[in-house]
Amino acid sequence: MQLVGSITSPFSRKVRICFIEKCIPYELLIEDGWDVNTKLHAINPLGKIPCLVLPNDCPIFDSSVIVDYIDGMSEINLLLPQLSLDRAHVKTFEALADGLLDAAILARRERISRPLAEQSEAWIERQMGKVQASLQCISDSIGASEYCYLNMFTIADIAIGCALDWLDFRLPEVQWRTTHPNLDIYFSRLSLRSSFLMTDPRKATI
Ligand SMILES: N[C@@H](CCC(=O)N[C@@H](CS)C(=O)NCC(=O)O)C(=O)O
Repeated sequence: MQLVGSITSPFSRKVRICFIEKCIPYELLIEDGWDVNTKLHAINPLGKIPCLVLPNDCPIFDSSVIVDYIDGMSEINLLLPQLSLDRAHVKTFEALADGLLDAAILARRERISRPLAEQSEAWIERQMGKVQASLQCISDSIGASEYCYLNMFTIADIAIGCALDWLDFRLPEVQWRTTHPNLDIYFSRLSLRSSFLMTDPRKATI
């Protein structure tokens, strides 16, 4: 199976961590979703990574659909609960972390991709408000727990971990460790997992 993605994309990282946790082999094909010459549109009309390409060339996106599919491929280390209500709660946390990233990425793109005179401070503020509100909600929900939901490691922890680390990597001024010390402790534990270490965007080995 081929995963079209990148080392720095937090959504690609979420999928790569799932492959590692599930012990499922895959091939990473590097593609930059922001590159104007990207050939991504041939497999995903939205032009976004990650996109999983099945052996029959059928594409699967977006990241939450891919991880759901991967989890069902093997009984090893289930990342989604079987019970539908628990599953919905876990997927809601995943959606929250993904939504935080969508907002943070929009704010960053506004800064780095548009000429200064065309940048909208109101737009950036709106997006960063979503980032802060999501961080608050995640922090309140996790409290002092080791895991986000049900005292078990799930896709919610993977998605939240990828979002927190991407903020450190690309928007360090957010300083979520200072405003939410409990998330600092939570992420310090998570980041010791080999799946997180192997996919660290600063020194990824795969
Ligand atoms: N909801 C999508 C988000 C994917 C996404 O935004 N990917 C970024 C890279 S991190 C991208 O390819 N952006 C290109 C674009 O929006 O044109 C998912 O979870 O897969």
